[in-house]
Amino acid sequence: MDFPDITFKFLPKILIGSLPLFSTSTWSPKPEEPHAACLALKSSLKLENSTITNVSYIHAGSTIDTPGPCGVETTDVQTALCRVQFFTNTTDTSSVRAEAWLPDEWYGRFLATGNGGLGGCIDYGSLDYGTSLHFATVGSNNGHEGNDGIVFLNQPEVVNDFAFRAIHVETVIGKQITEAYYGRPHDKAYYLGCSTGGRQGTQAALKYPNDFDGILAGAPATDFNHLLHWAAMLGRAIGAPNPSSSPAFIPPAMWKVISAEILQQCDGVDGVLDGIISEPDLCVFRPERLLCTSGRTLDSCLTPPQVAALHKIYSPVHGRHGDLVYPRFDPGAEGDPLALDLFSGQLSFTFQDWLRYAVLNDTEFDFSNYGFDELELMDAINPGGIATWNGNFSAFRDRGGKFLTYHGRSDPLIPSGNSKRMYNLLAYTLRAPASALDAFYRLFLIPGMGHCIGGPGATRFGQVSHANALNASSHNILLALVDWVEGGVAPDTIIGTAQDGATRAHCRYPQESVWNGDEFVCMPGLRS
Ligand SMILES: *[C@@H]1O[C@H](CO)[C@@H](O)[C@H](O)[C@H]1NC(C)=O
Ligand SMILES: *[C@@H]1O[C@H](CO)[C@@H](O)[C@H](O)[C@H]1NC(C)=O
Ligand SMILES: *[C@@H]1O[C@H](CO)[C@@H](O)[C@H](O)[C@H]1NC(C)=O
Ligand SMILES: *[C@@H]1O[C@H](CO)[C@@H](O)[C@H](O)[C@H]1NC(C)=O
Ligand SMILES: *[C@@H]1O[C@H](CO)[C@@H](O)[C@H](O)[C@H]1NC(C)=O
Ligand SMILES: *[C@@H]1O[C@H](CO)[C@@H](O)[C@H](O)[C@H]1NC(C)=O
Ligand SMILES: [Ca+2]
Repeated sequence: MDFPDITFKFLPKILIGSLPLFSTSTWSPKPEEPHAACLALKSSLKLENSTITNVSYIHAGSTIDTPGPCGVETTDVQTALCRVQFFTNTTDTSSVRAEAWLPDEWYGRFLATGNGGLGGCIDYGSLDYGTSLHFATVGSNNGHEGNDGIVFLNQPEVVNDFAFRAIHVETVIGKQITEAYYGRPHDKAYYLGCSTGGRQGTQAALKYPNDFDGILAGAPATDFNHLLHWAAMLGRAIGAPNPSSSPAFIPPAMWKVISAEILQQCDGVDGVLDGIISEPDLCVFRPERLLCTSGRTLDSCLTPPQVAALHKIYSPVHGRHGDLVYPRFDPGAEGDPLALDLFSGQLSFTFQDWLRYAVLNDTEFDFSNYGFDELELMDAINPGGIATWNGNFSAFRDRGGKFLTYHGRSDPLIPSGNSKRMYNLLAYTLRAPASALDAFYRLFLIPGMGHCIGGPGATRFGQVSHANALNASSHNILLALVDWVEGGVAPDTIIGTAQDGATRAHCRYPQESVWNGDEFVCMPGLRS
């Protein structure tokens, strides 16, 4: 693949590590100075509603202690930096715990990072990743500790932090710390997150359009209440929460057989038998082909109730009046190891906690009674405005913001169809055709990728900390965002790298990934 020269014009900012673009004029430490400048912050920083709990200087290549309720006891740090740990009160009854990591070699950029799941874990991997690329990087616990939803019970301000405020506050305070340390404000501000982090990035564009110049929002958990209902309905299809009394229950071992059958039926639809279903929306899976007939044993075939369950799982989920609640589970996603949690026979843990503690305030709720009434209550209460389902990005667009989003086509936790739906919602709300959305909002669909990372596809493109590829905007979506914001060069494709080193250019929706007999190329979409 050829890349236009113009792309490279903006690379030196990133690549020439020995020539940080901005430090010379404002803050040019001699080798021993960062250490002293860092520790001095402890007494010199005065921040609104905030307490600095610790400041420490971290040498490149150190392993630091990062204990907490999330099981990440230590974190490896690639770059020399100043670590500032702080608390900020968001109201009388809520606060965020956050950290700002300030690299010695700073290129003038600020980066806020998001969370996953129910979100009370500082994402230390992202702090390391951002600083390795010379961003002043901040991350928070999203307003509570750990991934358990009980913290939301009768705590609407804690819910508000989770739903929209924690990222804003880490950003406001993080920018102040950055300015205090380097002696001048940042030039451009960015956001990076996936899953819940993708939802947080979307929420930031909608609610705080001035916080970021560029947002990278992966596999966004948008239309959040509906997403949780969808997960519950998948469990329900195979008998959760009482799988032992359900003839529809599909034992975990059987999913291997189902996955192989789906590949059998749909792998070739894209023209190549490579174990990847490039466009799952073209896969019309016929589970009947697995029906038990004489001569087949029960561990390799399905009963009629199990086949009926698969029809439900691979169909969109609808509400009481037939309205779409959420797009369907992507065929192919059942092959991802995370799918086994979804099909364990229990209802999604995230769903249970959210409904019990944030919506119903009922710690004893009996989930075998769950139904449309509770779905409609979730919609009506929509705690903290968690839904994050609004196509009006006009404020973010009009201030010049750029939004990049991506979604794995075999993501078992959030169907990729929801990202297409979000794109279409923007197009509809803004009355903008793809050519107009292209100017500020681009969605890349990633064949053969699970949730945020993983899977047989070309799944490494710099989207999360452990997905590093080449340090070039052609191969790294965070650097592509920087080029877009600072150089006006929008990414046409993103080149992903697979486990075995093979690469594939990922296409932006509504373009399609088409096999031309030689390689996959991106073509204008026919169906969008
Ligand atoms: C934050 O709130 C706690 C508890 O309400 C209070 O003790 C503390 O002084 C507050 N800190 C700041 C910096 O406002
Ligand atoms: C502050 O950080 C230093 C260096 O990591 C550590 O030795 C010290 O125990 C920390 N202090 C507190 C109060 O956490
Ligand atoms: C500080 O707290 C007050 C009162 O809770 C709030 O109005 C203000 O926005 C807070 N400032 C920041 C930076 O969060
Ligand atoms: C990318 O850059 C970072 C820091 O700038 C470095 O740690 C990392 O090794 C580089 N990766 C590659 C593949 O060159
Ligand atoms: C549960 O409490 C929240 C406030 O924490 C409130 O908004 C919500 O309406 C309550 N739910 C019900 C079903 O009453
Ligand atoms: C979108 O939001 C802007 C304010 O940011 C408002 O002026 C406009 O009316 C909204 N458009 C729609 C279609 O809701
Ligand atoms: Ca294929």
